Amino acid sequence: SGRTALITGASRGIGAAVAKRFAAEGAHVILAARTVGGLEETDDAIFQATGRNATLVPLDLRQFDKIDQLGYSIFERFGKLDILVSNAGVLEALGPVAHYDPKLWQRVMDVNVTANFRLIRSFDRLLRASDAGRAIFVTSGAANAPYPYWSPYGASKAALEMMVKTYAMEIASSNLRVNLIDPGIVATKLRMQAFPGEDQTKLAQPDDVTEAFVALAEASCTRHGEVVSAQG
Ligand code: NJP
Repeated sequence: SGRTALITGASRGIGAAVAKRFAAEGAHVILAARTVGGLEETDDAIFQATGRNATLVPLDLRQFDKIDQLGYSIFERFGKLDILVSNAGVLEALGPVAHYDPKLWQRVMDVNVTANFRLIRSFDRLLRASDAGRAIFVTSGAANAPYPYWSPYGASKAALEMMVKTYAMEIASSNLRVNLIDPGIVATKLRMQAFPGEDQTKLAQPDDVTEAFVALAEASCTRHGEVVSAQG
């Protein structure tokens, strides 16, 4: 509690659930995503539960200079960042590698890989300025197993994992602790895109996977560099 957390992809799905949970635990949350209506919905739920508002940052993470600007404005307002939850991710259309649309391929790489690089680059100093900085990145089982027709997604999450694990080693002697979470299968828009006919009521819901985020954000957490499964 009393800590400041930036959560990307907080307009719906897992990011919205994590934002509500962190706010309920007493954090001040900064919510980033493109959809203003979704950010406002998350903020309304937070206000109803806590009587406090979030800070809303409408932002397309593919506009990388906006990530730098967000870093500057958080520095000016708070001087540091205690927790980064880099949750935003895209799947885009499924299809065979040999015929995949290059524009969609680039979009997946921009959001799932390069935006994360830019977040690290912009927020490293701010996270280290915290007594117990935490950076949590969201990966997928698809990083370690090839699913036919999911090539950009799997390739992007594998690249993300390697980058974050490398970063974790490089900053091991600082106070900053870095992890990845594999949420498992969760009922969200992204999941619905991959499996349109699926009965989502039978799946884990976003609220069911927030515990792992809280555990990794805690000051006592010592699982630096690990990939943690949110569903056992
Ligand atoms: O997906 P969804 P999830 N700029 O689609 C935001 C991983 N994962 O909650 O911009 C800024 O409901 C988007 O906001 P908006 C997955 O890979 C999931 O399932 O308003 N933000 C929205 O808030 C991802 O890393 C499952 O459209 C951008 C959010 O990202 C994370 O979990 C399994 C953006 C996506 O919400 C959350 O995904 C797994 C941009 N350019 C891993 N593009 C699962 N659900 O089963 C997107 O293994 N966003």
